[in-house]
Amino acid sequence: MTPSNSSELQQFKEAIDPLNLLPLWERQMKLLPGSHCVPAHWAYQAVRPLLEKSVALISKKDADRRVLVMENPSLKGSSFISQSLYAGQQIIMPGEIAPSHRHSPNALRFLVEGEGAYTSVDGVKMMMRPGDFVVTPNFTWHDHGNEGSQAVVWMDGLDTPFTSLFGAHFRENYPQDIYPVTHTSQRLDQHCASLIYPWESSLDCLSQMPTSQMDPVHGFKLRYINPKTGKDPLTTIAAFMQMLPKGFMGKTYRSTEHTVMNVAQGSCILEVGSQTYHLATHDVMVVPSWEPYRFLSSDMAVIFSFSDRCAQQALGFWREEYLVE
Ligand code: 1HN
Repeated sequence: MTPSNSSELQQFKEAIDPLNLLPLWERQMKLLPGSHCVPAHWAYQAVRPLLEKSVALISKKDADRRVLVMENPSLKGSSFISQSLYAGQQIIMPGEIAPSHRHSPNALRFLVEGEGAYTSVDGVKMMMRPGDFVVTPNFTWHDHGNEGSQAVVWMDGLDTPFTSLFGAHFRENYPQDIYPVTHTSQRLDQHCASLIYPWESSLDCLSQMPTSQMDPVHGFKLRYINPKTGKDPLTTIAAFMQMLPKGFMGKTYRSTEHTVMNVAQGSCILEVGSQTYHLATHDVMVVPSWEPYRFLSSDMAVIFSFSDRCAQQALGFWREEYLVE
């Protein structure tokens, strides 16, 4: 290119800038898989005393929901654990109520600790126990309470980054704290079949899997399916429970989904890229899109996880790769 050409080009760029136009040929094309967020780990041993401390510092009434948000260190200010997902740790003390509201984002709970808490979804009241996976589909009324004698902790997962992306976030408070209960669930009845996936059923299914179904990366892994629709329990989020047998040495893998893991039982090692994470019971880990990872477990481990795979598959974006070592 001649110098006169390049100064003309410079003038051209300056002229089009006020019209909110720019030359694509000068943009570096960053159309590559991968994510702006980084792998991150939250040890329950560190988080648990901080939840306790938050109980002393803020009342449920003032907090509405007493939650410590797990924010990705490279997405500061976003409140998101990954570009596509939100996750938090919620504590509810005996006698407390989290008032009823509804919103456009889909939500899920994974019960970590304590007995006696319930969530009510459009009037279906469900007692929740550790290891249970419970969903709040978008725009359903939901309130929570703790009728037991112990603190209850669960992990919340939401797709708020999607409603932010689309500018489609709506939220409403119910005029009373508690939405009228029309049904109290017996855990496995028809009313709640698409809303609560009990721990004991997940473990039963995992233990019935034949050895031939063990995946070289994921061990024994099941995807939760809504029995009424045959589809994922939420429109954007897929959820899974997996079991790594004692001595499991997983192969390396990557996929385009962002995954949030919560160790339900046991412990394991997770290698992500060049980093090694020691995951203990109840620890949370986020693995971003296209990061190679593998599991190693000297102990037996049961891991709950949720990811944006469901949304990516609906849109035709999802890919995975079993990496050859
Ligand atoms: C929400 O409604 C709950 O219902 C928890 O417990 C966390 C984070 C963002 C937006 C709504 C709940 C939330 C939330």
